[in-house]
This record gives sequence, structure tokens and C-alpha cells, in this order.
Amino acid sequence: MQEKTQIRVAFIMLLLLGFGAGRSGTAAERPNILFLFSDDHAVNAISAYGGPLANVAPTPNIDRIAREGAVFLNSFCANSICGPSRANILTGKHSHKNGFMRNGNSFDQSQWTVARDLQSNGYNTAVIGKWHLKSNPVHFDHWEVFPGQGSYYNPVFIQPDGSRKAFNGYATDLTTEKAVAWLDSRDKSKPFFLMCQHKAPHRTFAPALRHLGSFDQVEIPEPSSLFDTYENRSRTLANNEMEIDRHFDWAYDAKVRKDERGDVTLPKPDRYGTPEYNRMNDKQKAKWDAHFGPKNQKFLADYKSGKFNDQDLVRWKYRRYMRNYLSTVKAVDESVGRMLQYLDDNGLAENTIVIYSSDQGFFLGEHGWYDKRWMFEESFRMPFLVRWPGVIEPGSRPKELIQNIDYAPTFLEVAGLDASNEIQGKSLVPLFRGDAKDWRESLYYAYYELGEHAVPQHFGVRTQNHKLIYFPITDEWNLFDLQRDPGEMKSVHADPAYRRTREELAAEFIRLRELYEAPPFPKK
Ligand code: SGN
Ligand code: CA
Repeated sequence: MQEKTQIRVAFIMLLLLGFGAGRSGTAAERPNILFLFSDDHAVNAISAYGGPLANVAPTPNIDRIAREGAVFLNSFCANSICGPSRANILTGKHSHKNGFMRNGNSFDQSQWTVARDLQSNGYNTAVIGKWHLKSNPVHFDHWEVFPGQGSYYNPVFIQPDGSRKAFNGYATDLTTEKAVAWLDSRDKSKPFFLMCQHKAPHRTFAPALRHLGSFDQVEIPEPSSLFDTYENRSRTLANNEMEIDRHFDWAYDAKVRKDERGDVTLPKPDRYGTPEYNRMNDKQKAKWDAHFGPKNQKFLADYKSGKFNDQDLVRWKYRRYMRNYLSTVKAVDESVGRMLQYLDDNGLAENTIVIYSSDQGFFLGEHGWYDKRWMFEESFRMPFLVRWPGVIEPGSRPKELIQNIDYAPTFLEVAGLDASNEIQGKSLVPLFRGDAKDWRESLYYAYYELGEHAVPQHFGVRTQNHKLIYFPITDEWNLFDLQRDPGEMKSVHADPAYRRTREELAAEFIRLRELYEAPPFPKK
């Protein structure tokens, strides 16, 4: 009798704690964390974000996360470049605190990371795919990552013993297969933390061969700033090296190989050659050639006959770029579908928090650009979609300002662990529950790399309605009114009507730099 009562009390306590019917797995299980991540996926190329490309973005599975969970509309990175963003995520800190300020740095593995705490507190941890932090992963029970940027076709993965091994196939598919294989073989007595991190849709935007041609019949709308001439903002914009017009390479980016051109000479630039094409075997090359070959011949004939003016050429490259970019997204979306299906098939969906994100945004022709780095919206924004059954209201679209330094403290709270004092981000769990009380009103941004694509160092603050950017190299300030000018075409910093806003943002910028203990601006 007494024993029965004890069992009943224990059962009721479990119900009260929220481990009732509807959750699969053992009652006391902590949630699994499935972090689905890609490289350079702009929110404009995700339908659920509802941007100008919403009708053409091939993302039914990523959209499913939005439908069954939340899509964060104001999600941003702290430093819009690959390695630094990944370091922000692992440490919950701005770049100057974790030491990984630019691509090419080597991540200091002796520092605190969220993987360390999850692993030492009973999580089974793994990372597969793009890593890009130079030093190999630590605090992961399993890892298999690309060297550096990795390759799309028949890529090499660094093995846990440090050796390198090439695999036949397409990077996105292989990353998915390896992630699924790890889930199958993992230690099932523990909750898992899996980072499944794709190379796609990063440059050189090389699609799975099965997806070549997917967008041939699709009209892709053109951004209104495709022919931006960079007036009314910092003069550093005009020095960029990331224009579809002047910097998109014919063979490397646009896929018109030199050996296909006969006597036609294309205008510059034309660097780097065709490394991805050269990685393929003959059968793979034949599929590529069957798709691009006839299109390239038609283009070259038209070009030779003088059909293209300068703007036509930019438009042609823009369409070629977007068709390939969106095709690489298609495989990422299929991967997301496969991972969600795995959770469904294995009774894991209820007790797994699923996140889809990408290391930064990307320009899809806005301001005439490809690439990222700038604090302008397209590259500053980061996708953040999250599903957590029973916690997040399906179909919610929070507007609070969130940043990638928030992910680590979020994972800790999901796992029931305390955040260390050093963490600069804030747990998103209250927002997941719909509680936005006392949420932050501004975000700090810092970009330190001055290299490829010629984007200078710049620093800034963003609120819901405004953005202030400082360019130390020219000692210029830009202020944008994001409600009136969402395309950021005109700085209103010198406009007397914005005096008060300018002063408020400048004060907020100083406050955030002090709060985060930011270093002095780099010397010119
Ligand atoms: C490579 C690309 C650049 C890109 C950087 C950073 N060039 O260097 O276009 O900006 O990566 O990207 S490529 O010739 O190698 O394609 S990041 O996502 O890794 O930060
Ligand atoms: Ca990236």
C-alpha cells in the first residue's frame, strides 16, 4: 500500500514537472539539441521569412520548422564572417573576447565553449561538416569536418584521428548521411547535442548535379539596388570588391570555363579557374556539361554578336548566380527534411529542440553585391528558426533583437545548466516561452577583417528602427532610418531632423562598447 502511494506521488511529480504524456523517451530525459547550420544562407532565400524571393526560395522543410515553431524576424550576427560567427556561437561572446576576430585566426581551444559544458554534463556531442576554426574540434565525442572551406564535389573530411579522407558524392548529402549515421550509433543513454553544418550555399555556389536546371524556368526578381552607385553613404562602399558586375569571375563564379570559349574573350575579371569542376569524375563532369554546355554556347554566341550591353551582362550573371545559389539551398533544405524525418521516425521529435541557422547572411544582388561582411541588413541578418514542441507556440514570429552570442546561453538553459559569468549573450528561452519582458533594445556589431572583398573594419549599433555605423578608416559615421529606408540607400547622419536619434544612438554605441569591454578602434 505504502509503496503504491510512493509510486503515485512520483508519477504526479513527473506530470507536474511537465514530463507527461506526449513526450517520448524516458521521462527524465533532458531535451536533445539539433543544430542545423549552413554557410552564407540569406534570410531572403528562405520562404518563411517572406522576403522578395519568398515565392522562389526552395525551402519547404526549413519552412516546416517555422510552421511548427518560431521564425525570429530580427536575428543578427555579431561579426558577419564565417569563423568569427562560429566562435561567437560556441563561446557566447563577441569576437574581441573569444580572440577569433577574423577568418584565418586559429580558435583557442583552451577557452570555455558550450560544447565543453554540455559534454561534461552528460550530453553526447558531435559536429559534422564545416567547422572553419583551424584548430580541430574539442569537447565533441565525435567529429568529422572539412578542412578549411571544404569542397562541394567528392569532398575531403578530416577524421577524428587527424587523417584526411575523400568521399564520393556531394558535400551537403555526405554531411547529412554522416549526421544520420552518428545519430544511429550514438550513446542512447544520453541526450545529444549535434551540430550538422553544411558548406552550402557558400561560394562557388555549386549545386548537387541532380538539381542542375531546377531554376531554369523560374523568373527570379531583381533587387532594386542591383545597380547601386554608392552615393549618400560612406565612401568606403565604392572601394568594395564584391560586385556581380566588376568582381564575379567568369569561370569560377559564373561557370563559363575557358576551354568552352573558342575565340570569344570575356571582359575581366576571370581569376581562380575551375577548382570545383576539376574535382569531379568523368561521369559527374558529363552531367555538368550537359547542363551548362549548351547554355554557355548560346551565351557566348549572343555575347559575340554584340547582344549584351553592360547592364545586360550584370543581369545575365545575376540570374546565373541566383539559379546556382538557390539550387545549393535546395539540397540544404532536403537535408533539413531528412533530419526532421529522422526525429519523427525515431520518436525523438517531441524531446528535441531543432534550430536552423546560418553563419551570417549574404547579398543576393542587393547593392550590386554577392558576399557578406557589411553591417547592412542582408549580411548582418542571420536566419534563426526553432522548433521546441510544448514550449514554443507553433507559427510564432518574434520580433525581439537576437544575436549569435545568445545561442550558447540558450543551449545551457535548455540543458538545465547555469551560464558562466563570462558569457555576453542572453538565453533565448524566455522568448521561446513568449516572455519578452526586459529584453534588450539594441545590438552591437564589430567587423575586423580587412582583406578579400575589400570591406573595411566597421562597428555599429542597431535598434528596432535605426542603425549607426562607424568606419574608423575614413572616420565616417552613417545613420540609417530602417523604417523609411529599409534598403539603406541614404545615410541621414548629417540630417538635422535626426539630431536626437543620432545622439541617442551614439550614446548607446558607447554604452554597449563599455558593457562588452570592446577594444579601441583599429588604427587606420
Ligand atoms: C572564401 C571566398 C570568399 C569569401 C570567404 C569567406 N573566396 O575566401 O568569397 O568571402 O571565403 O567566406 S573563395 O575563392 O574561396 O570562394 S566565409 O564564409 O568562410 O567567411
Ligand atoms: Ca559564411
